Amino acid sequence: MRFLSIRSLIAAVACLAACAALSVAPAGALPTATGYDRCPQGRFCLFDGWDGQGDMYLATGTRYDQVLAEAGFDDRASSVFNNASIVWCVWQGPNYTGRGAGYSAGLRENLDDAFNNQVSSVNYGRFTC
Ligand SMILES: [Ca+2]
Repeated sequence: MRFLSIRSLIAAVACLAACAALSVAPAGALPTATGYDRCPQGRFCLFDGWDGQGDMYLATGTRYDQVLAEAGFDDRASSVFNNASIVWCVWQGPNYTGRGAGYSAGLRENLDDAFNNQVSSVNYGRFTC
């Protein structure tokens, strides 16, 4: 049977302590939001990728929602998260035209084939999708 030398044992213990210290986040550090969790409370978000991945478009309730091409997000959305308390609608065409679909409060999901990479405008509340 072979025994470790004192020097080897000290080096191994020092490595374990250093490795443990590196794996613990500093006190007060907040975890970085990822995926759907990037969508702020009270907002409707579109994501370029599945499951809230990729670039995110934060709906603003302004003309950029009416023509997503102006925001550089036309025909890109593949998943959505309605983190608001009202219904939001996605539309295949700009200016709320073409086929629409509604997303109730709290809903987060991948878009189906009819809307995946085909959303050109979004709106909320009083509109019928
Ligand atoms: Ca996409």
